[in-house]
Amino acid sequence: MSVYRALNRCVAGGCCRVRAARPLVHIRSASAGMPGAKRSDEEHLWEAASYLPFSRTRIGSFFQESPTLKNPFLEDALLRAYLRRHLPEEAVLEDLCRFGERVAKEVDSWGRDCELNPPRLVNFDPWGRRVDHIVTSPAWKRMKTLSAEEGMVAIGYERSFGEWSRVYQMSKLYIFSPSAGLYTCPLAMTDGAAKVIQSMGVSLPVDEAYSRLTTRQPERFWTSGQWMTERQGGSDVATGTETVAVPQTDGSYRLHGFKWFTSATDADMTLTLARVQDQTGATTPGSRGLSLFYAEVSRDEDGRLRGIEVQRLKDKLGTRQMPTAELLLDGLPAHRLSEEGRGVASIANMLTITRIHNSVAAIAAMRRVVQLARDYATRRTVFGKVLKDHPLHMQTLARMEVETRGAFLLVMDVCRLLGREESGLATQRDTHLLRLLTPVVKLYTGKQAVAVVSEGLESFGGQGYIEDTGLPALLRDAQVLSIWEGTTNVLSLDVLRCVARSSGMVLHAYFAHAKSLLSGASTVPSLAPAVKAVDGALSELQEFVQVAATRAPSYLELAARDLAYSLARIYAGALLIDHACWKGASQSDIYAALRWCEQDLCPVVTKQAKGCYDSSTPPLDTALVYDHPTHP
Ligand code: UCC
Repeated sequence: MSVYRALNRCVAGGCCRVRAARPLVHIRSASAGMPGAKRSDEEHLWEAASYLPFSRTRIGSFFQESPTLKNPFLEDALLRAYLRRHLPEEAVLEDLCRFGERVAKEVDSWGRDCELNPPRLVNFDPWGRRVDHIVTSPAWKRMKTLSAEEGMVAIGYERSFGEWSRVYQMSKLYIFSPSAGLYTCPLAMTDGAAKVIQSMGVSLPVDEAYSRLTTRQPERFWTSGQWMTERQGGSDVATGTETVAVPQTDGSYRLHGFKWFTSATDADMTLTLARVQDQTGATTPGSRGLSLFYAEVSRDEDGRLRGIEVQRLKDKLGTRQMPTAELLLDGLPAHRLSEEGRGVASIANMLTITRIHNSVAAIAAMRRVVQLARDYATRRTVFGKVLKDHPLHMQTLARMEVETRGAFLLVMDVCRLLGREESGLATQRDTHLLRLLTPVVKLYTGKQAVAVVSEGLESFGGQGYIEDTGLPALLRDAQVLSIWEGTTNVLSLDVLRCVARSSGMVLHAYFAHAKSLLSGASTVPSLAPAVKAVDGALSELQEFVQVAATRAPSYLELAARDLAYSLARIYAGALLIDHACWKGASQSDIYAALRWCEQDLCPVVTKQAKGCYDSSTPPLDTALVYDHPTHP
């Protein structure tokens, strides 16, 4: 009989007693050295088992403490300082503190439930009738109620805090996001739809929808979808949209088409694009043929979705908590919201809002992983001391913190600008800045989130890779942030487009504002290296822009991504410096600004100097990508 089987029998026979753990090597010598003792095999084995620290019922006495989520508002020094500086309203601070407590104690576990109980599609009822029912978890439904009660969308439209209302709303979403089980996705589209409806003038039939999107009453609250993506047009919406709108005699339309990615498909309504058919059935191709439509998701008396078939749910890397579906629009009743051919321009407001929400989700993911990692660093002992006392580990967490701070200030600045625009206070500079910075901040923070969250997982060692810790979901969900709402390259090209359309005015606004952010820095001498770096990078970037303006468009296209990164890094540096000069700033604020500004703030100039955008580069790039052996 093997020792292992014998031990099993022993344990199964109930002879297991608790004894002090001793190493196996001692057991062997002890049991072997008893002269003359007549003992059975079982007795010998029992003796061995009683000293084993690890057997079937004993798995050792050490259990690592898990990282603990504390009130994310109280734990966030920069958020609190930012609000103390710009929005020191007691009502706001109290609400965020209370909500932070609710997130840590209650909401976070619902978010986890959403992950563990993903939506599923029931196409048919037991008797074969088509029902296309998307079944969501109770936790997902609770998120909807909570979102209404907490005013997650409403705060932005109540405008109780004037130009700072958006900062308040987005701060709350920032606290909520990593615990929200991706409910922030429908909220982003709901906010975007409300913004579009509001900006187009609230009238029948969308006045009711607007009031439902922006209500705090859970029983009235609606969420909206944003059905833009078709099989041919994820990014190239203008060319790829095939959906047609057939005019009806009452002035409404019926939509026919196939929407390839529809997020949070359990929405109550949607905004979508389609081409209006003329009397001959013809449509206008390209962007000028697209119009914006409003449609409600409803069921007929037989329980069938009106004009929609849910083809299937997507099997995604992350965002598994929420349903993303392929939809066949088969006569969906709809109302045209925009003028004919003004679809893209009209939905652009929605894109601005959802891109800002995306950026908020990015900083929230970074902040959450930093908070958990620093908590864990006080609980985990390795090589004789807690992680917190290992300088290299602290250096890594500090770098994540610097990234998170820079990103936070970028995002909050865009929220500030949005708030100014919506409260009628925006100068022309603010408007230009908002247009330029929205894609810049979305693309930059989306990439940062993946990098910081990935680094963050490493700080939990192998546990960061283990599903039931909940940590891997953070990374999976971060990965979408650089993809949806415009990929990094599409948004880099959007930056070029807005520069061209404004005849460079968005860049003038950028340079003027970034320089003004440095103006208070002379009061803090220790910031001098950071100021020098940002000032120098601004001058270099200005020179680059002047040179690039004289080159072929292909030159700027190749530089687009690096240009966007440069705009983001320099602006974040200026914001960090500005924040560090504030009278309430801490030593950490100064340190963060210095550290941020040590990186290459202007990669577009660095790469320009290396000839990366010369006309010789694209063929070399292509040859490299398609490199294949020339010798058999
Ligand atoms: O739906 C999706 C998933 C939903 C989930 C949302 C969750 C979000 C956050 C969650 C947080 C947890 S994903 C699908 C997203 N799809 C995209 O983002 C599309 C990406 N493609 C682009 O952005 C392209 O650049 C297009 C589609 C905008 C390009 O179309 P066009 O027609 O070729 O563009 P044009 O011709 O340049 O612009 C047409 C008009 C112009 O106005 P006018 O005619 O007045 O000059 C532009 O100025 O639209 C205006 N326009 C803009 N305005 C275009 N882009 C913008 C903009 N970004 N801002 C303002």
